[in-house]
Amino acid sequence: AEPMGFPADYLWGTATSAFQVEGATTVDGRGPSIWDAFTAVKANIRGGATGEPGADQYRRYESDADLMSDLGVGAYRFSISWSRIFPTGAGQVNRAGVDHYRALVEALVARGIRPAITLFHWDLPQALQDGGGWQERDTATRFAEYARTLFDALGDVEADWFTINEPKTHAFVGHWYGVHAPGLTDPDAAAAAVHHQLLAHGLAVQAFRASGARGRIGIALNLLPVYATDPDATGGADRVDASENRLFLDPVLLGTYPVEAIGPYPGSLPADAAAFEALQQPGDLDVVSEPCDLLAIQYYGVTGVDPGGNTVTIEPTSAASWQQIRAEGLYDLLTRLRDEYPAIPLLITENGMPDPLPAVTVDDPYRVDYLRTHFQQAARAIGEGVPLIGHFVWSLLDNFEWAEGYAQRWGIVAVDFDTQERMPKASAGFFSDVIASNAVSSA
Ligand code: GCO
Repeated sequence: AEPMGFPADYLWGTATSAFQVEGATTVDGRGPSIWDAFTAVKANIRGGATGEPGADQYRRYESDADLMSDLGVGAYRFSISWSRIFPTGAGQVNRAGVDHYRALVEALVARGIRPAITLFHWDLPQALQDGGGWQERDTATRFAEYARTLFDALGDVEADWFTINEPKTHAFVGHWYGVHAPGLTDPDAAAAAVHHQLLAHGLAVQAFRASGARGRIGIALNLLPVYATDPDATGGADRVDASENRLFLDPVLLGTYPVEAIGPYPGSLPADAAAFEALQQPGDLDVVSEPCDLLAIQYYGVTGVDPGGNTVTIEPTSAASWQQIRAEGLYDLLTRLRDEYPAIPLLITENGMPDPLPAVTVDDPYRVDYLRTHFQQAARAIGEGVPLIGHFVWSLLDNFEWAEGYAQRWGIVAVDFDTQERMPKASAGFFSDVIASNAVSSA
């Protein structure tokens, strides 16, 4: 059968985040983040793992850029550690931190790799958490200052910028389930973290426009197609969809919050709806819905919802118990965005799966299969008019997988964490071939 081709300027990339790969957590004036504090409590993380050594990318960024250049990737999505730039969240800029990211960006540009820069990938400066973190509106103001500092420092380079990475995961898993930093178990704190992160996003988009920085900006949302298990389950499925997807899509793209997302119903975020509304000041939703250049989508899989409004398993899971793999879900998501929201270029900024076992392996046929089927569904959606402009694989490297520590390996390149040796897996070779031909086989 004919291969399925992609548009000529399609952006193929790989992704990481600062706390997951950098290591060097006390180097060059970096201040502590909430993930340093959270990982200091050994019981919080599998194996008592911490951000050290990560994949030592703070020191190895030149050779990692060479590796990406060998793979042929067109873009690298990394995140900036806020506490390297503002060690206490405010006050004086730490020049050494800015210089590091300047050097990384230049290493990429020198190799023809487009920087794709995430400003917040969950590692809030601990000093801001001590002042209430995302439960406080002031954190959104601090974020806008931090963003402005980076637009001034790096805005002469053509790049893609992402304000907040997965505000849902940070709000729900970090403030409601207590499984990520800051480790809270309070639905009202989660609701406040939703609004304040979205406000921070909008303020940063405004700062980006005012700065005249080059390139494009958007927010990175992890979206989860929801399927009712039978006709009686559609009400519950709609509520799960409201809290998982529309709570983030609607304010950013439509300037409204879906009322079904929050309240004492199965499938909803069980916070106080009146308190959530009281956080919102006049004009906030205009800020949150400040027009973006693109919408970044992170897609891992799907969920089912039963008539009781409970999420249930309808597909095989990977080693990550939350990941139910269904490639067609990506097509369903992309066409839904096309049909239900105003037109905006879409960019897949994360997509991938972990190895089944924690041991180093370079033999990953399951990941080749995962990537092939997801690229096929992306091509299918493009063929039906979805404005998809690129696809990033999570992750370039095995790295620190949050509460799972180093026991879940998501890289297309394996890392031996004792020696920091990099070993491309079969999926890296497969991805390289897809990039070189700008096409994927149809079978
Ligand atoms: C994100 C993701 C990553 C994870 C990946 C695998 O928010 O960008 O959570 O940081 O490592 O999704 O779980």
